[in-house]
Amino acid sequence: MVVARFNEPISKKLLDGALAALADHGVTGDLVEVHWVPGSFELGQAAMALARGGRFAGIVCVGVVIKGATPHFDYVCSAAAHGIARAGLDTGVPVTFGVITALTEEQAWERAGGAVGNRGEEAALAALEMAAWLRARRGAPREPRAGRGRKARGKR
Ligand code: INI
Repeated sequence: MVVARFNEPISKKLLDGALAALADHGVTGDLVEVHWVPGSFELGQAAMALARGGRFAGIVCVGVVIKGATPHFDYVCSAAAHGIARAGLDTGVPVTFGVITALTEEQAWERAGGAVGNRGEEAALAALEMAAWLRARRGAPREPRAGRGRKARGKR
């Protein structure tokens, strides 16, 4: 777990939702680490460092960005989304996006265990699903490619 401290009371709800979802799937105790960073802008960098360390099957990033009076919101949201995506794509470790991008604080609470679900829980479930999917792909035998097998070569 990588958790942005900005808007901490709401981030904490995302963390709680994510930890509960992981626990439902038997991922508890030493299997989980929680790393706090200052804000959502820093999520990608922390996720990248953890993913490169090679100790995790998946990384769940959670944070809360609430629109203010200036374009700051757009830069923080963009950096968080791009940084988190890049950490996953560059390392091959599933890194999921549990960041609320809300126009109001009310919208944020609704998405942190309120009427509109819990983005932390959803991101944790996505990480579990992607970790299982990638593990299955890595373990799966190679699919033969048409015309490239020994039989095909012998017929030339
Ligand atoms: N970080 C957030 O996670 N949410 C916000 O709403 C937010 N706002 O509004 O400014 C925010 N800013 C901090 C930012 O993520 C960085 O920590 C900061 O800019 C230092 O790099």
